[in-house]
Parts: sequence; structure tokens; C-alpha cells
Amino acid sequence: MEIKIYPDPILLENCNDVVNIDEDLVSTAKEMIDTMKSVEGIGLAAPQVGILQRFFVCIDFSDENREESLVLINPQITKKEGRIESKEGCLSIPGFYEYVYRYENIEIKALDLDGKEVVYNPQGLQSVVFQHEYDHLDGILFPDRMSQIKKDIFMKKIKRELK
Ligand code: QAP
Ligand code: CO
Repeated sequence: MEIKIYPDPILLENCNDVVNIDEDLVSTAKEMIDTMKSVEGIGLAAPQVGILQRFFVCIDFSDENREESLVLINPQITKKEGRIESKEGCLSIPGFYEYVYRYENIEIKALDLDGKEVVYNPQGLQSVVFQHEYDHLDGILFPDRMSQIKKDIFMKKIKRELK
């Protein structure tokens, strides 16, 4: 799979709900996990590989070996509180890292690959990765979570270098 790089306009689109959790979706999700791992990523959302559907994959940080991954389908953030600064990067903005604001604690509900509803109350890196990947489904990239001044400077820099 090919990862779409900024300023690919597909990254700014809104994604549609997944309607069928079928074999196709299962194999696409597995391919995304392989793609993510091959580039040492910790999260990858469907629009980043050109699929405008509401799901993402990420590393399961509850596994100390970081070998397990999670697939969240049609996720909904049902609680959010607190604010933290999180240093982030993005596979679609390679080579750039910056601090952004996130909620400290969230509750997120989603479907898994069996179509079963799952509720997560993630901590730390798992929480910010969920929020980062969730944003991709609404066409939101991590610079959108910076203060305006910082975002202006950051966007100038990435626009200059990612041509
Ligand atoms: C999102 O991002 C994330 O620039 C996942 O050269 C990242 O996996 C959320 C990556 C950090 C919270 C904190 C980026 C790999 C991976 C690069 C990634 C690069 C190679 C980014
Ligand atoms: Co990203």
C-alpha cells in the first residue's frame, strides 16, 4: 500500500461510515497493519492509504512487546477531558514532529473486525494515537491542533519541504 503524503487533497476529506465489516475490510485492515509496521509507524488511518472510510489501525500499547495491533471501525469519542501536550509526527507528513494539544483522557467506542462494540479508556500514548487517527477520519491533521502561530510557522516549513 502507498501512503499518501501531504499535500495530497485526499487527506483533507471527510470519511464515510463503514457499512459492511466483510472479508474485504478485514484484509484491507491487515494490509494497513503490515504497511504501518513496515515503516515503524504507530498508527495509520484509512484515508492515508486513499480509502475514505471511517477506520484506523494502531499499535496496542497494552502489549509490552508492541506486537499486537488494534482496528477501530466507526469510532466515536464519547468522553473527553483534560489537556496535555503531545509530541507527534504523521506518516503523511514524514520527517516533521511538533507538540500539539490533546485531551488527556478520552472514552472511545468503536467496532472491531468481528463487528463487536468495544469501549476503550486509553492512557498516555494510546490516547493520543487514538485522537490523532480519529482526526484523520475528519480530514484533520496534527498541525490543526497547534496554536495558530505555531501552525502558521509549521505549515510554511512543510509546504516548502514537501513539494
Ligand atoms: C500518529 O504517527 C502519532 O515522520 C502516528 O519519518 C505519532 O506512526 C500519534 C513516522 C506520534 C501520536 C504521537 C513518522 C515514521 C510515524 C515519520 C506515526 C517518519 C517515520 C508516524
Ligand atoms: Co497521521
